[in-house]
Amino acid sequence: MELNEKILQCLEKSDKLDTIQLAKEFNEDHQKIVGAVKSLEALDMVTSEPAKSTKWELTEEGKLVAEKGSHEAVLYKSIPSEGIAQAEVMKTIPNAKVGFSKAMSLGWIVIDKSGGTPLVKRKVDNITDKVQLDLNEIKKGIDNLADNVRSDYKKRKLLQEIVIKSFILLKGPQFATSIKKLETDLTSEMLLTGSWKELEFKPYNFDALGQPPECGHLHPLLKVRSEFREIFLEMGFQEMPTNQYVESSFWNFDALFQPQQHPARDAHDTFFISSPATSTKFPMDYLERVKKVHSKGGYGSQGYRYDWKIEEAQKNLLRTHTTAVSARMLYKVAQQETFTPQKFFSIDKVFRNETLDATHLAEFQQVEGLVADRGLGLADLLAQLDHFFRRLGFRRLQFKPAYNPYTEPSMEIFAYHDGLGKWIEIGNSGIFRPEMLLPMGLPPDVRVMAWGLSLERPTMIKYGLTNIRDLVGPRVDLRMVQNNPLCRLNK
Ligand code: FB9
Repeated sequence: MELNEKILQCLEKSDKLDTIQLAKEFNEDHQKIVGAVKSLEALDMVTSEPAKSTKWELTEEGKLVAEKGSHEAVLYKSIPSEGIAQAEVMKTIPNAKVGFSKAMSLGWIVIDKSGGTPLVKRKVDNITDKVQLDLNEIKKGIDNLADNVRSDYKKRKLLQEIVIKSFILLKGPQFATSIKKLETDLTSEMLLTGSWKELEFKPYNFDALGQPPECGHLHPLLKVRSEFREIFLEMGFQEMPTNQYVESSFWNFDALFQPQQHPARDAHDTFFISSPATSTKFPMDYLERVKKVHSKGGYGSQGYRYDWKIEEAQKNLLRTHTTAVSARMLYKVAQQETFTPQKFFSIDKVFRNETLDATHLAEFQQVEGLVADRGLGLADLLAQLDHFFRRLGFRRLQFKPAYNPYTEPSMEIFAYHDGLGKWIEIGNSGIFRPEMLLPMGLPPDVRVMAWGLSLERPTMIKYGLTNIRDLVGPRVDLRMVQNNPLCRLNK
């Protein structure tokens, strides 16, 4: 307010003012003056017209010369009374090349060849460093330089011309030397006392942008998870309960017909839990059937023919895939009197003791879908995958035979990503093996097809992130969370 009123009082005395002049007079930053002018203009108290002026300023090198002296003066002062070899001058004195030629042309130094080795010597007893004096005047804002001198300093990159954008101030239609305090709130006290009749209210500015409401912001992973959840729900899938990170090896591996000596079951791939280290409650009749199909085979399978140990199955771990949950759900379905077709999905954390890198952490969110029905085959899986990934915006899919211990056949899924302009791996899939389903008690003609992908990969691609630590973890920039756009996977 004070600065605004000072500007108005100045304008009262002279009908036309320049903001540069005001900045000097009030010893204020020019931008601050411009801000004050704009707020007075919004009240129609002043009007302003843009103006341009130029000003000569010292370059960085010019500032150095103003401080330490010109290169020629520094060279002159560095020459000892007995003189110095020219090669030595070029080697030891800063900016000697420029300084030497200038000092020679000014008649400050001479080359004495009388002693065999040419020596650079002083030709005069003292000098006046005019360059340094001129530049310090400019520094103080005093510019009396002759044009030829100015262009010489500019050529030597000691001076530079800068353009200053300013405003010419004029009295506005509502000009006054003081600012009426415009009320911004109509209070009950004003209404009760009637004081509002003597007050002036600030006009509404209907062009003003609304204040962005302070609110929470969904993390991109949660936005993408909602999109996946919507897609599954629209396709009639039911979400599986995944709120149990600690799982037994039995449900995470054995129930899926994954042999106990499989490398994935080693500590370097799996996080085992030390307390409680084991689970002991299993459906024992089912466990016996699992033991048999691993060790002796059954249902037409020769099994793995190894000595299956319950102690191995009892080990607790952090689940390495949500397929452990799928196994629990399918076992539950198998307990029904009559089998009914099922469509399940899950989206939740899984944990792998893997080597960390820019795209892999020790945990990721797995997306998994499964369909259980009588007589399903590979064609149904292909159609299901096409339908699902089409909803993600993928129209061109390719499949590559793969291996999973619990599915046969298994396929890696690839899609052409228009945005990236290349084929990318988008997931894995397969038909659960009979050695997994039949020990559960499912009818022999029931087939279960399933597929999986991650939440992080699509999210990183969607939001243009290349390092997973910019998406999850302590390094995440919260402004990324606040500012990232809505997620529409198929756009
Ligand atoms: O998510 C993956 N890629 C992907 C998915 C979607 C996508 O969409 C974008 C909109 C643009 C982009 C990319 N992948 C699976 C493929 C690769 O990223 C792969 O390198 C990493 N995979 C993870 C496993 O890594 C240890 C992704 C994760 C994955 C892989 C397989 C399954 C689940 C997750 C599975 C399964 C499965 C198979 C059969 C039966 C049941 C489950």
